[in-house]
Amino acid sequence: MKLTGVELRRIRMPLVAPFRTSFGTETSRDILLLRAVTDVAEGWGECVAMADPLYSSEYVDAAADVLRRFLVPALTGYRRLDAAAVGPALHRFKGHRMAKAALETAVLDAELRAEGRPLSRELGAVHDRVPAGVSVGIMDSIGELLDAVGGYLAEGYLRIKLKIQPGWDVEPVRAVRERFGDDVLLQVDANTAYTPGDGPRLARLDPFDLLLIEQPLDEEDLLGHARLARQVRTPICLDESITSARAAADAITLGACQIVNIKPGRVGGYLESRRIHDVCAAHGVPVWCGGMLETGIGRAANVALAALPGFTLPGDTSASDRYYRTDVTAPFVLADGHLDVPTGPGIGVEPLPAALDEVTTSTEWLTP
Ligand code: NPQ
Ligand code: MG
Repeated sequence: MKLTGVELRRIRMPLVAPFRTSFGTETSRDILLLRAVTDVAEGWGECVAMADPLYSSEYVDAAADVLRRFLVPALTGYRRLDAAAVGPALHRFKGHRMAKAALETAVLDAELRAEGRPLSRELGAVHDRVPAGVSVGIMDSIGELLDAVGGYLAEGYLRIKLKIQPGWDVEPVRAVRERFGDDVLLQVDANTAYTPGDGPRLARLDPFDLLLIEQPLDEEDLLGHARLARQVRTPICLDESITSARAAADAITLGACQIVNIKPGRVGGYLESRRIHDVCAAHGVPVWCGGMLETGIGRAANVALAALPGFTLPGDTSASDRYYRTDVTAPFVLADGHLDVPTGPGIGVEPLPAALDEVTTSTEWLTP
């Protein structure tokens, strides 16, 4: 396969409601999409970097810059390119995993489309649908939170994740348990908002039988998480800290986590995501698929990954309408609390041209 060029397309997608986390409130999503054009097929990739470096150090302008100046030019010289060669070809450029993931995914999608093979089968999926969880933002009041959670449960979501921070943790969890009962699969995500001294405070969540506490401490603080894991009964799950299969192996060996959130963008792509899945499976560590408010492009690939056998917990793989009134692809919809795994070649979905044009803010064509 020969990479002829890559289109960078920036889109702006308004969110159906503001989404508040411990790091900020988002009202719309500024997203970079990649279209890889090859001699045999075209492929799509979605970069999950946010507009601002609040979730991780990456941000969308930096992703576009590194793709334009370094990553795409490193691939256009190959006479026989395939997705497996992308990681090694980009290895000498440090970091920028979200940008690398988007490029590798676009190349992988093109390769699989040319061969008529679905991404799910390529990765080793064993399910044709995946259970859907939903991530619920921090609200101004407990009443508002209970309305939101009640709405998602009525829609059929099979697992609720509450965003937490100091001052919005025990009370919202208690309120959700009191209103909706002990059978609801419930977990919390702190996005690094706590400090190593917060063990006793987080242990106050133990009575509520949560599935897990996600990323309470700084992304670089594996030892802190290992110490914290000995102070709380609720399993610790890492998100931001898990940037590679090596990081996952280190975290597991240290006792820093009992569960792993796999986000393909954060770890550099779907091939590294599969390696993390395999490392965790070998250690008996459950994994689930995270989300970064993807459009249907990124969502399709996430759903394929979430169908692998080690994904034993519901992911943040929500329906399109959790975030967007109109998606750029045919929308992902809940059926009995599940999303269907796409069956078409590659990621199995394509942007609808009119819907895509509607939200496009700029396009740029990169050639050798
Ligand atoms: C998490 N995602 O698991 C993230 C973080 C997150 C679904 O909770 C804009 C773009 C807003 C990306 C808010 C979920 C975001 C974002 C939160 C990612 O930690
Ligand atoms: Mg998280």
